[in-house]
Amino acid sequence: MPEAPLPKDFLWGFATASYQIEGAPHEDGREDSIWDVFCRIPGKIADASSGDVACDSYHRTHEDIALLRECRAKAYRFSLSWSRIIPLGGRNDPVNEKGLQYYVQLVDDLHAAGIEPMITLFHWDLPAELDKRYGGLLNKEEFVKDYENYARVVFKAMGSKVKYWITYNEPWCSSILGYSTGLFAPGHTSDRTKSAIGDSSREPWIVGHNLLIAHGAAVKAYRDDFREKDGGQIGITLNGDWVEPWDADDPADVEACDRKIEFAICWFGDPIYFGKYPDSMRKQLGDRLPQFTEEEIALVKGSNDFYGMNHYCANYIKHKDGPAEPEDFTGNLEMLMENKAGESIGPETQSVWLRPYPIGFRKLMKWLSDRYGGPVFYVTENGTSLKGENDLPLDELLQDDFRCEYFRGYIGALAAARSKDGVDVRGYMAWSLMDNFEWAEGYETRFGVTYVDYNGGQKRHPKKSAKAIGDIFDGLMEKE
Ligand code: GBH
Repeated sequence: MPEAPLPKDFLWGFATASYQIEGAPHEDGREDSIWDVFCRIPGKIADASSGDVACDSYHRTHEDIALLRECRAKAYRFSLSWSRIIPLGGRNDPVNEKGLQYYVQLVDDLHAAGIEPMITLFHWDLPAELDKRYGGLLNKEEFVKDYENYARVVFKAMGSKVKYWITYNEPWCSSILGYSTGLFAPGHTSDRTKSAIGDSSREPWIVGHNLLIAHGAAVKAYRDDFREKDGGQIGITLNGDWVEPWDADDPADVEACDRKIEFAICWFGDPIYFGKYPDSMRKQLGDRLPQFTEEEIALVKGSNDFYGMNHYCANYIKHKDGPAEPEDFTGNLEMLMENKAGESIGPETQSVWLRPYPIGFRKLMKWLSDRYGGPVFYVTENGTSLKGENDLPLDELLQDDFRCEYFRGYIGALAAARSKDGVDVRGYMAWSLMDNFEWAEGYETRFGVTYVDYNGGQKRHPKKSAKAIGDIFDGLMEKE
């Protein structure tokens, strides 16, 4: 028997996020987050919906845990709603014991079910009051202190029970989608047809910087005051797609590929591993990209116990000639679904940005592992939507062979990255445990391995892929 590519303690499971599943926006003292506010603005969400009910997980936690068990998951990654725990958000605002207890109970129930909790402190849902009070993520002085305080409240309440902490989910999205394109809350953009406020040429870089400092502050708090007694690990989750040149014979396209990854991932990764922004970004953005002070570098550099990786797809990259637009956040290039020969990178899905290309997962993990000196990786999200899934009758919808195939390809690529390329990847969370509120796409786009019947009391129906993932891992992992 050849050696199995994955060890027996490989941690696999499923991921969700608070605003996408919980509902109960004003129960037990929770106050608005910026997403509650954003959803009320006409035109921002495709189906004019919101997370008001979502999967109703706040009332159906036991059903979610039963689902995890049915899927044989070893771990569950979920995020906390900051405004449930500190409704107004700030360091001088009261803590809401009921909101906090909801999560403590969830952690206890997961342990009782033999499932390892992995907690994301922040998956985009900033308390709305902080945005109103001082400009939220734009205000370094205030935000960093409030975020650290929030993190400490959480570590104190459940630090002894949680071994895996993630400071942020995808700071790229908070910065670019929240402050450049305005597609996500709080919706700032220079495009005055979409928003009365915002400066796409500057705000995203300020927000990214502030998120990095706050990440560093929370990690320092954990390491100084909790790590020793609680024995957990803490890191950040970065999103990033793989890239292939539009024209492999054009050195400018090949070079643009690395630049794309630098703008999308190393923007956050380089400060964390090297204490500086990538040269390509400094060159294009000049002093619109903030400078780190010595104290900030000390906080941020070395602030990852592991690299949390969210990965979905790949693009072809075509360089642009001439100077970059001030609003450009890509590295002065085009992201395309087809290459020069007209070949698509992968099949279409319901998400315009997502076409599966499994080998890109292996390549990106190796690329990042090489750049950052072989860090420990936990894949914290990977998954797909299906074109037209929402329009299928239930019995057909539950046979999601396309999604099963996606997971076979991607998990196989992960196994190869570990066993053949020496990448130190130790866990994998599929996105998502169940269909949920897909942000600006509303409920039309489904990412779950479980169907959620939004018109039928949020009843859960596992799809074929819910079982397939466990079978895939069974085939790849060492036996107990
Ligand atoms: C994840 O991000 C999120 O963490 C999760 O909450 C979400 O449900 C899941 O994706 C599925 O979407 O709007 O065309 O400018 C994945 C990374 C980065 C993918 C931003 C979509 C937007 C491209 N995302 N990207 S576009």
